[in-house]
Amino acid sequence: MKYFICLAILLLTFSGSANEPSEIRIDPPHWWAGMNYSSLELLIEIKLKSNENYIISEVIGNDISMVKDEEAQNRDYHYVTLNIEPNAPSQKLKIMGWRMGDNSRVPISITYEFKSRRKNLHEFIGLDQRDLIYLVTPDRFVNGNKDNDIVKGLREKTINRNEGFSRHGGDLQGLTSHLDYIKSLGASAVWTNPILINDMPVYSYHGYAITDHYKVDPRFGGMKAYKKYSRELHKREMKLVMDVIPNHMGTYNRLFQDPPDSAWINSWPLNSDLDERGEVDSTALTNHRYTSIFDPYAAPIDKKQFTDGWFVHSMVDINQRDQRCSNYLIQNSLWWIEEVGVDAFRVDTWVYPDQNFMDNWSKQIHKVFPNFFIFSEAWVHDGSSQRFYFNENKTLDGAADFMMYSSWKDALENPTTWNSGLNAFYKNLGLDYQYKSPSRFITFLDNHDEGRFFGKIKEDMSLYKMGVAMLYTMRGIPCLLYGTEILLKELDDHGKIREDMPGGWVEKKGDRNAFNNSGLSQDERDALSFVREMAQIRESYPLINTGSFRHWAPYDKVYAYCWYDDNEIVLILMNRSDREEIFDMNRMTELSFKDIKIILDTQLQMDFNESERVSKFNRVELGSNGLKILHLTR
Ligand SMILES: [Ca+2]
Ligand SMILES: [Ca+2]
Repeated sequence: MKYFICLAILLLTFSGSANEPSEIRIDPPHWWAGMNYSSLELLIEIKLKSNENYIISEVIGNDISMVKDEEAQNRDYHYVTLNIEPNAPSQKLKIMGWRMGDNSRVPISITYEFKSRRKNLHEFIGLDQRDLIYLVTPDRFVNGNKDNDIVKGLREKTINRNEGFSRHGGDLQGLTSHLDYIKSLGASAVWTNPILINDMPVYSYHGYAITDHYKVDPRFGGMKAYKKYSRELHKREMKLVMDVIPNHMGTYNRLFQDPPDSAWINSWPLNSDLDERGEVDSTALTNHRYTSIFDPYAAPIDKKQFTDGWFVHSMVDINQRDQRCSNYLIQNSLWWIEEVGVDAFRVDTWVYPDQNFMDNWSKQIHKVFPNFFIFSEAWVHDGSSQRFYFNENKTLDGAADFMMYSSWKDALENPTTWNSGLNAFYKNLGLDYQYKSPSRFITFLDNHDEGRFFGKIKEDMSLYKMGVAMLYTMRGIPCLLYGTEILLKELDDHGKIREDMPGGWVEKKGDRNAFNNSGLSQDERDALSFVREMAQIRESYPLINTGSFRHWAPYDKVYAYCWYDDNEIVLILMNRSDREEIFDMNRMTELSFKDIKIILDTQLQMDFNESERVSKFNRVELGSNGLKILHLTR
């Protein structure tokens, strides 16, 4: 990709002295014909000397014309608005102007490309309930290219696999070469933590401190690797989920170091002095009071601090209320979808940016890509807040289901009492009445921010299987964190939770390797094959996540739910007690059925006469902390 286009060196000076060729940057660096986007606002940057200024006087194109050229508060930048007729063909525009100094006048001539859109690029766009997402921290999955581990000229100079907060060398090449493994777990989509460049002095591996909105981190393989990754996903009919961050960016982003306008940044006091970690100590942080947005009594200062305070000292809070900044972010998002063939966005820290902007942002994306899927990370702790942040944004497609996540923790980490354990899970699911589209929630047992599932359930294999089986059969779109399939279990801190995937680095012979199933413990092998078994069940019974859903209140610590239609039922039963329990099939009432087939039992040995026994006595036996899946024909 060309970020910089050389100034045409047609010197026409009044003084006769030659000017040095300068560099020009335009964001977005190119666009496409036929995008259903009529007004494009280019952000042009030319590094001027103090006595200089410039104008853009003319745009020469076919059915594309310049509406206006406006100088930004920072004179290096101009906003140039183009009007694009619906039938404008792909072409190379000429953007013409003049750069002027005290005694000089140099013509500017820039070529700007409107490309043709690629056919079939969006064949797999969107997500639905039949999808399953696999979440990867790209620095920690597979190191496919050692040569990009340290890239000269970037601020973080080292890698250190013994240090949780250092870079470890994983990249998109490594991820791409393991997509078949990911697919074998039942995943049809991959969400990576952000892959755009984080040129920060420390702690850059996680990707949430973007320093250039148009550049893939070269340590992840750059744009070429990202495009190949997209092609290889689509070849397998899998989907690409990009992690986007409208709320903040890294302090080394030029939009903070040298912003077009100070209004693009929320900061008080406005101070861009960075310490050696890239942090601005003086800035106010967010108070994390997400209820202040809808609280009828909220003090204005609390609202302001919530929305405008920085997330951390190394990430600049962006002011999306500024119209130019808003345009920049919207166009940037559209650009990535079309450039790479992104199928869905996961939106980081959804509740922290201006909420009117978020609504408009998702609206604009859907205008160009109606089937695109956007889901939020709105990390809240009660259903009413989850409802507010999901329902209020009409064009937000889905949301990470933090309420189900916490009720799962309750169900599997605590004993089942009247209000806790499986009862908490049952009651939480009943609160689905309040959400606009609960089937579009993203469900998860663990994520990259909190302790891993297997650690939280104290390494209990029965509860592990119960959790995974529920994840693969619950309403919503399941998301599996990398390594949960082989029992990674760290609880302590981000660096450790995001540990290296065993097998992703060249190791000694005999070391643990998830990808070729070698060096794993018996439990780890069991877990991996159990996840694949669940993938198989989900594949073989498409009624799961498409039929009607029903559940039964826990009796004797036994909870049941099912998917059904007129022809069949997939019934999931679980016992969250330390002794054997039974489920009384008479509770199915009008969901009548004929034949019974037991398709999974996590606890008791599969017994071929069992189906007959169940039919005869109308009771299903469940082992201690066991889960069964039955297929019933009607
Ligand atoms: Ca690497
Ligand atoms: Ca904010």
